[in-house]
Amino acid sequence: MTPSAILHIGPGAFHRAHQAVYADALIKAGHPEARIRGLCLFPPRIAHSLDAQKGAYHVLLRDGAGQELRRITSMGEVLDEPDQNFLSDPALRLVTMTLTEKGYCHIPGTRRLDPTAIAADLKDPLRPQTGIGWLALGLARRQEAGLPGLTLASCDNIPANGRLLQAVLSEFASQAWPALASWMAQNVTFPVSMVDRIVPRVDEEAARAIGQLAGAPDMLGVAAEPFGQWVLENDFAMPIPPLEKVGVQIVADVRPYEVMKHRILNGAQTAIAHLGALSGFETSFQAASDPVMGPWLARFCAAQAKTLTCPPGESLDAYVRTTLERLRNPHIRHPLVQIGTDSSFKLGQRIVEAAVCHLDGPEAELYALTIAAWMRYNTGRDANGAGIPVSDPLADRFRQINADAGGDAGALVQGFLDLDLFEGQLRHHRAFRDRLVTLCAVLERQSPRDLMMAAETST
Ligand code: CS2
Repeated sequence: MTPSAILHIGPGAFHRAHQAVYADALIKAGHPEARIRGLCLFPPRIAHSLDAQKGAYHVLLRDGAGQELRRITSMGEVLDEPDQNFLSDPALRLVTMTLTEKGYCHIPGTRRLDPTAIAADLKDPLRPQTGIGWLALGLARRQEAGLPGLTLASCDNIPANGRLLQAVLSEFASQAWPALASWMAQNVTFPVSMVDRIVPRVDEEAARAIGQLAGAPDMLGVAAEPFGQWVLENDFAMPIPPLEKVGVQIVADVRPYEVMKHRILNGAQTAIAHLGALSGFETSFQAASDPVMGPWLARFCAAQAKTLTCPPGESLDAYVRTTLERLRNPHIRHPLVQIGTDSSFKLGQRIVEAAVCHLDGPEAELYALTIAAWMRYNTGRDANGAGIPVSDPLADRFRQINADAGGDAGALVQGFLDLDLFEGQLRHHRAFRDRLVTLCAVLERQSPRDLMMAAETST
């Protein structure tokens, strides 16, 4: 069997419905080297399931127009435990990874290591507990084996993900593996990538639909939307399998694509995550197809688009239209609480950066409502007093802000605005702050949807 040129760390549902699908198409187009070796550093471990299914699983791509079940066999094997030499395979050319935002062990908003998150690996670099520690150990062994360098491509939904990976890994190596740091600088590249496909966690209905279509239960099956995009920076330590043959866009500068996705698609998702949950909706489909929230969302996306530079080959109008269609896909039941998870990591790049461009304009109200809803959501209660499951690294801080405010909307808004993520212009804009205070007070009694409806009828 042709050895794998790709290793992926974190072969969860997103990877299985995204990078593994591109690799599968490439293998079927005559490039067997695009085979992926998966590596699970943390639970859930999937090697057993993949073996039981003889290396195959299914991806069900569906929208209002139809569905397609694809049998994916690109993940030849999965390791549940790496050994120290997991990067020392001479056939290996590309390491991709989905570690999640927390997996980079950095101080949010910076590219510096969080000393607490990385402490155990610094103490004992031979027994790493984080992805960063494992990558450094694997690279150190590769260097010792006299093998050539590698391309490490982060596929997490984080701005300039490759720059972050490079920064934290170099910082860690300079402390834990001093000889590695300079070798890495010469031999390892860290292309930035933008990856896109909405992949909600697999619910019972999706699992049943996949099992029925496949003719047997599939423990690794994933349901997703048909839309997919992968834009990868042209910065490789050595040639990688020709992913451009299956639609991957290899470009000199990923940033405009990434900002477009973060602001329009992800911005819309994050806006309706909080506005929708406070209005009693459970999924992004329900919120985006609602006759009140839907048109509001279209205006919001158009405002986000105004803050962007259009990437080569794209049309912002078309991107907005497609985004709204994607969010109205009736077969994608993306729970709003899933999108709302870790929102303190997401709000900056998705909403706040664009809000700053609109502070004095007619669209300021859209942003004030979005941010006020985010604040209200993170108090953990909606206007009916129902609890909201806030899942965020800053959850304790949110609780404290709410307790300290003691029901005073002004103090609540100030408490949230003091968070690092609001550093900059927005925090100091008097009129915008006042608008947030008014809206936070109103949202204590009224849902955002009611407010939108009232605004509609008064104009
Ligand atoms: C979502 C993303 O949960 C979330 O934060 O906004 O996972 C989103 O579905 C993907 O970025 C789409 O590519």
